[in-house]
Amino acid sequence: MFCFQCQETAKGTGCTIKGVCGKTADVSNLQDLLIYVMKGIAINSLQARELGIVRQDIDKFVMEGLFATITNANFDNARFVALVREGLALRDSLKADIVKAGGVLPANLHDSATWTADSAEEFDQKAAQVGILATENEDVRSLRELLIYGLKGMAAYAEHAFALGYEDNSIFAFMMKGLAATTDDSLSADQLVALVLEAGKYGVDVMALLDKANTTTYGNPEITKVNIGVRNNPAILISGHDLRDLEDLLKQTEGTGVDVYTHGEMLPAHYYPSFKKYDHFVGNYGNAWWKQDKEFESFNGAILLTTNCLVPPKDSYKDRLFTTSVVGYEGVKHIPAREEGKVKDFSAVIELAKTLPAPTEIETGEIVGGFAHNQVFAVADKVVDAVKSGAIKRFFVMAGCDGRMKSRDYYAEFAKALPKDTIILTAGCAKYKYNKLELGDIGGIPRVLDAGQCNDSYSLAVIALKLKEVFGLDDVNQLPISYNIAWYEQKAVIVLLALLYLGVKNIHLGPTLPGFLSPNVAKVLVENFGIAGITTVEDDMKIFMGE
Ligand code: FS2
Ligand code: SF4
Repeated sequence: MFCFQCQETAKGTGCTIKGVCGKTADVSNLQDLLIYVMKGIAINSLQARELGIVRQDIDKFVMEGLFATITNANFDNARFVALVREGLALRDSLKADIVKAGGVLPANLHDSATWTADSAEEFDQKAAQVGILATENEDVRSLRELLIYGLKGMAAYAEHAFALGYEDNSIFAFMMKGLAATTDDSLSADQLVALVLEAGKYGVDVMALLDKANTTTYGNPEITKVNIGVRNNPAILISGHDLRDLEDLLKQTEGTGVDVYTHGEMLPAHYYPSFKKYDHFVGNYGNAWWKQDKEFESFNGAILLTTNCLVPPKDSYKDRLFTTSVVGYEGVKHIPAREEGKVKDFSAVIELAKTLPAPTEIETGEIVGGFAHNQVFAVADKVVDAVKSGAIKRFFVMAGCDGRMKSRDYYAEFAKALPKDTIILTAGCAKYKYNKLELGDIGGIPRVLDAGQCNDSYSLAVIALKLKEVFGLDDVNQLPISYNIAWYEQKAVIVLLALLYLGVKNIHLGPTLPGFLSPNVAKVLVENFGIAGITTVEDDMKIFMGE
């Protein structure tokens, strides 16, 4: 195996024996093979699209396939074998459609578009030949993988929107274009860089689409105090990012005596008006994804993982854990997809929850969030006045991911060290490093404004663009906003590319720069966009505050 897609990759260069995330070598290889098969599908899909053939089953397969290979989504060998098989069958049926429509399949099709096999043994053999290291030139490899990781993040957001009935053909078409491009040896490094930046454009589009899907379906997030204590009822803990799954679960648990709590990235669900009507939607339990090994244990009840971020479960709670959608783990019960026009059936989760004890309290109190674009615009006058009067000197976008590395303590320390006249704009699970710190407020505006999940970084960009307009500036970089972003997995990659596309410069990225950036590719990002890493809180603070 060779995998370097996340921030925790071994030695900062690549996991080669087993993933730091717990992914086994065989699963890692099968994920590489699935990506390879999807590249072949993408090549055929581009030709099919030219002939006017757009197959939703194919687009959906690629979207879900990319999502399934995201860090901490799916660890299940059998699931990937099945996906590879399904992918090969879909690819060949698409080829048949092309021929039926009068198209001629090129004689020199890339191997990914022609290779076929059926047995798991053959899959293993092929997988060993088509991984990341099959691209020898390290810069080309770096750019191809950067593009693929952007596409994975894009696919995840597209899937969340799709679950709510929102889709955009141009986003699917770009996924195909991007995947196919990674098989094209004739592309120059400059052309690959251009594709990576184009991915940023579609990153903005997909986050806007998801924002529309979420806010149209569930209302605009509003300032909300979220309880972090517990009640004395049996309960279900829902984690991941899928709001539709949460909705289905809340409906089915109503009146059953079973409470529902959020974990990790599901916390922002509490900010949506639609979910406030459920009395049994009690609060948020615990912290970011990486603390689940302890927090799932003390929760005592049933646990549902709707998307990434799953950590290989401990035996102490494995039999109380359920996965659904793209998530999977061998030996963990899986809730099948919802049938057309129906709610997803969570009865197995609910029935188990009823038999289990109430959660053990690990903290009490409340946290405040819900500062997505609409809510911030509602208090825009107050914010603008505070900036004009000097009460707010600078905003710090500290969005992105949390993770288990000790070096991430930097972010809590940085938040504590920030001058009292600064505001943190956050989104994603990075917030758990400072959303319980009691950082106070500035004239009633909390010093930590949480927009929501990682995709709600889009909201932060919308807020920045609005401020640019209000202050009559021509460049978003003239605003008193600094970017100190933490990343972990591939959703953060598409968020980063989206910010670059929007023209944001001088983003600091940590706790370490991606292992998949070759020195030359890193240089391009540094020279063109001012991307930088982090150092110490003290030194970085001086840079940010212009001292
Ligand atoms: Fe947390 Fe980072 Fe949300 Fe993941 S914000 S680790 O990308 O999907 O979460
Ligand atoms: Fe390693 Fe991250 Fe890949 Fe897991 S996802 S194998 S930790 S690089």
